Amino acid sequence: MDCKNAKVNQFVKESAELLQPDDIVWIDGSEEQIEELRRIACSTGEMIKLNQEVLPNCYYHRTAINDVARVEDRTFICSREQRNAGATNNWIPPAEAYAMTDEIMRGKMKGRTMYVIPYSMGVVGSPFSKIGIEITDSIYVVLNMVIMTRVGEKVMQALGEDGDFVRGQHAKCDLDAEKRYILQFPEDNYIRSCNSGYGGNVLLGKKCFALRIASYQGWKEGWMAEHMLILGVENPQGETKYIAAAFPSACGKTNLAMLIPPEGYRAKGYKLWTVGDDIAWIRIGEDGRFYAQNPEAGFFGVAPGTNEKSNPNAMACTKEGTIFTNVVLKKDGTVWWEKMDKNPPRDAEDWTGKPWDPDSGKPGAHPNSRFTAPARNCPCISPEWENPQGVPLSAIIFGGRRAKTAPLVYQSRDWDHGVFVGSIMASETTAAADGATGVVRRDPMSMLPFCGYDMGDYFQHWLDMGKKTTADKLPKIFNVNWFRLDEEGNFIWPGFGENFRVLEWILKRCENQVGAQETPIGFVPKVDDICLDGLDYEIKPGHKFTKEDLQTILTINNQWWLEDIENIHAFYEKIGKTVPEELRNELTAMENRLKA
Ligand code: SAT
Ligand code: MN
Repeated sequence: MDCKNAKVNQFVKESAELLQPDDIVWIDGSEEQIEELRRIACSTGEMIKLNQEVLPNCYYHRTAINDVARVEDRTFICSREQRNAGATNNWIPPAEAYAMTDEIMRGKMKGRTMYVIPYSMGVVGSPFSKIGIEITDSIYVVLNMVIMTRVGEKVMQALGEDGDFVRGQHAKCDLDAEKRYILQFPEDNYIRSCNSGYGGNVLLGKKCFALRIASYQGWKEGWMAEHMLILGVENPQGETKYIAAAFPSACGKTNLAMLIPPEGYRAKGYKLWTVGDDIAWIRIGEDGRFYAQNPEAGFFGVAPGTNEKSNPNAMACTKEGTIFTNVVLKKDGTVWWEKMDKNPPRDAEDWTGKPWDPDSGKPGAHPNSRFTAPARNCPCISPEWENPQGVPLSAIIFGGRRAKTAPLVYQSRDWDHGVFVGSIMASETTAAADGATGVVRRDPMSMLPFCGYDMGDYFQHWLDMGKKTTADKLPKIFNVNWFRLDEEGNFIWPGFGENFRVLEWILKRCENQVGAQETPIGFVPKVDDICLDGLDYEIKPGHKFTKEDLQTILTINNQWWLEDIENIHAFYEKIGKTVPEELRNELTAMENRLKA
């Protein structure tokens, strides 16, 4: 590929000087080139070609055993001032960070090929879009980027001779966990990643660019980069309303983004459309409304738990052109993971490549195993998903995985209170990041691991965005919790497609079509306003879900909330002085309402 952009050429040159590859290959995005890369990856064992009759164009990959999730403790925001990384991000001064990784990465592509991937986050040419160049020595990364972003020639054309872009350098090095670093330099538009081959650490367009760098850009430029799915709900009259929703990793964003409404709703003509499942870039349109675009072009979804019941649309996505990572590899060249069905294969290899005995008690697929599937495969992909203007948002939902305290759904009192609700989000940790799972941690707007600047400044940016338009144009803000447990640890709410019942209430609230009950934390549905028609769910054998159970998960327990408030105070203290006054006042006001 002939590159006329001097800044790109300079970046490629300086990368090659550091990494010293044998060869440099520019990714032009052509099918021939991609096919050739697949062939090479299969010849070296980096990828395995799956059964092409059952899974056309699908491939299999295993990461190193010590390299299966994002590494938050090795992820750094290298802003010039520590104050700008904030108290919740790890920080190294940029000069030190460059020098340290220069040492680690120098010469690490000797004997290897360096790939140069020009990619666009967002539809090429859309006002939302931003361009990146990723350097990598991993064909797995190239092939994933081809699915997850728009790559190649057309991107170089859009960049032109002088366009700017985010620089990303990835080198697998020795996959040494002690020398693994994921570094973001927000002021330099620069990303460095070394010693990893796992998705979120190495597909630099995703968390590193589209969230960490882009959140910083959005702060400076007056827009927002959020860890949110985007969906559309079409009513029987054919009108579609859009919702963006933030949940921490592995809390069901993909399932909610693709849910199938319960049968009664489908019969009436309701439909759900997927715009995105992980990231939303949000700008204020000329009409003053908030418009969201999905900057990605594929889904990097968690495999275990995905099945024909929980998410048939995601299953359909993975039937073609998909890369599977760390799942079970079956003898017949197809794949399996926990809860795909009730027939775990005998004779298969687990995610580590060893023969797997389903009775061993050990999972065959890694809990954070993934599929990388093109968005266009999705049966319910929205006709608007590539609209260069984005889609207008009626509502924003925050949510987490909470066994108690947070009710099924509540609405904030207004925008500022909604920002407060987002700022106090909490969730039990999952396998998507290294470390213990099931521990409650505060994860504001599900951005704790992904915000590229100070969290207090980020909250202020949310408040400021609300001031840029009139209250009637702002999306209404809600909080949901699908994960309430009974005393025996059973899920009280059925979740999955049944969550549509809650979306219906949310959209009715946006249209002023339904009342609510005011509580100390916000507006909660009256128990009769969540439609339970046709719902048939057993919380446990012999206990069918009833209106009383709904009442349980809609009731605010002041004592639980007051305990939570202690934790929120501590979290605000940790963020420090930059927490906006408005949010501290919201916290005090909530505390007073709870004590009243
Ligand atoms: O591993 S990723 O960061 O790409 C996915 C996630 O954790 O949300
Ligand atoms: Mn995510």
